[in-house]
Amino acid sequence: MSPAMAIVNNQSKSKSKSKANDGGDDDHVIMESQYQKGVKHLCENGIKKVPRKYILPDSDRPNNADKQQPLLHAAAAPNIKLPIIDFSELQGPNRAQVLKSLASACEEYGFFQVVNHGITNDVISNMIDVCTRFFDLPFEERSKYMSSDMTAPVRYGTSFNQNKDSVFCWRDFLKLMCNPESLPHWPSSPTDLRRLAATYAKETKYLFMEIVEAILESLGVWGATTMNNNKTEEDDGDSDDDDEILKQFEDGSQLMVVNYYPACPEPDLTLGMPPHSDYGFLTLLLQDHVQGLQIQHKDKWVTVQPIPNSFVVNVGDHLEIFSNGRYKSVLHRVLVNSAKSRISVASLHALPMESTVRPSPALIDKANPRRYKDTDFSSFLNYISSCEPKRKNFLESRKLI
Ligand SMILES: O=C(O)CCC(=O)C(=O)O
Repeated sequence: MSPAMAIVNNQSKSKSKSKANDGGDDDHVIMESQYQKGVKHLCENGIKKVPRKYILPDSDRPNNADKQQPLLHAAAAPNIKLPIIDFSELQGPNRAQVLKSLASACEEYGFFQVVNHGITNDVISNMIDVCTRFFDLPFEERSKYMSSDMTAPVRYGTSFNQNKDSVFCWRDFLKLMCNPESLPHWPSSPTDLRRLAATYAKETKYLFMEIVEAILESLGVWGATTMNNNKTEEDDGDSDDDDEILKQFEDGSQLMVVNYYPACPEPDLTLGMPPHSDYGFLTLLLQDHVQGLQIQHKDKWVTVQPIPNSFVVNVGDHLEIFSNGRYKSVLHRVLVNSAKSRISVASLHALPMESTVRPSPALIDKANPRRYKDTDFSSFLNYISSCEPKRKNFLESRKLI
């Protein structure tokens, strides 16, 4: 079925359903088809309350304090300064020291913030600006890119997985695959989007490559690792292997997800993004000046304080697997607020789609037995298209112990 068909069918199915659910409350009588058009569209049509479609059960709301996992009230959640990695120091005589900080950030937080990374403020502000202008376009223009095909080169949509989520989250998105064949499919409006987003993609990929090299070195697997099916545990690492690994990352996939979170009339009832971990190896996140990202740290939700022009980098599921659990792919979520909309750009980097990810043999021994099954991109896609992703279920499904 084409994506358009899927939406048309939802519309006719859910007219009577939403009336029944909403009990005649005018604020809530909004048809399913309207939700499918996204939160921005909903807000543009004027709403004063959060429709039921977005209202989380008490236990999942931002301010819930779960008894088993006592997470702080969101409003009282302390801000956190993530460990800061000064990228320019990585290139100099203090590299060994910075690698140690990098390792402990990945072990303790699964997150760090990169400053002095060499991507100019212009490239960054141009990206935020052009993405803002994209979301400012009339709905008819944005909706040209709506698709439920997870492999589409460009995809505009809403919520986390709008075909599966029973409760929607308060975000719209534009997803851009970053391989050269995809670029001609990116939105043609605003007219400078392709140029500015392509520059941004190229620069973040370069930064990613530098960070990956540092991460492999910090794990002590540089020169001693194997990554894919063709290698065996007996292979000795050498510089050819290192080149091969870097080549795989160079050829790997990059997906840019532009998240738009409109201001929300009742932010305590919903979330911009539910708790999730990222599937890939590393994510480089750019956020505007509005805070909203929270990470789970020591069983508490803590808010990440944005640092202008920095990147928030987080360990993805593939890196947790590759590091045999030493580096942590940590749950994070996004709060919305009643005063301001927020934009973020997540650049998700992974190995090529056909690669197998497994724990590095160099990190397995008697004291540290293999903790994860092999995995690949298609098992992840099958997983998310067949269920409502809650928390970090996919990674859980790969665990051996
Ligand atoms: O908007 C943010 O701060 C986080 C976005 C995110 O978690 C994601 O795109 O996976």
